[in-house]
Amino acid sequence: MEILKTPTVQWGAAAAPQPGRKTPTLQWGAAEAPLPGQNESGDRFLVEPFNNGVLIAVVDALGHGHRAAQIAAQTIDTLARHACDSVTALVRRCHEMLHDRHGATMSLASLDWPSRRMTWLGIGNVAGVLVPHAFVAEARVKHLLVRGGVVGGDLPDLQPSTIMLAHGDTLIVATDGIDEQFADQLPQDLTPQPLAEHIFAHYAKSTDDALVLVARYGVAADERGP
Ligand SMILES: [Mn+2]
Repeated sequence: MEILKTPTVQWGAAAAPQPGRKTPTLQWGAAEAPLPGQNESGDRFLVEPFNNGVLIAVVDALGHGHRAAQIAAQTIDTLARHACDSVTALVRRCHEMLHDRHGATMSLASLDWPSRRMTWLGIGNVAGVLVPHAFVAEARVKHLLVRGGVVGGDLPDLQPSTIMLAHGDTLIVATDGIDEQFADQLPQDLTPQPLAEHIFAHYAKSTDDALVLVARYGVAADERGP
């Protein structure tokens, strides 16, 4: 088995004070690497804050190498410029942009700070799981729905799901270059960036571009209250 390159890692945080309410926060980290032998990856991600929320996106452009990397970059650019749109509108916009070209698969999660809700829409092969806060034993990892299809090609019905978030809930989004069993045995007590690196180290395949993004929702500690 070919040895994967050391992944490129990135991390960051966002916070959004709400008048008279607790301040929601998002901490995120990512690990990614192209298919061994390629310089560029067709897998890309985005964490884009907007007025009342933040858009989280992971895109896997069909194919590999430079052409896939260009398509992924243009798709991410489109998503970033319209981050406050609904996930359905975003997928439609990307679908039009990618029409008659190699398409892409993608999963989008749009967090709305005031309502503390996340709206999820997945097309193709970018998996998403929501790990409940604190990893309490009886709480189960929730696998988010991803419908078969290709944005820019055969688009399925767009039916987003909406989930209420609690402090510590962790969203993990991974392209199909990460073995889907990554959610079966998640280590506890890791912050987003070490968790992304752990998942990459144990589950990245050597046969595809690979990317995993971990984003943890929270409420600022001094405002959490009893
Ligand atoms: Mn892939």
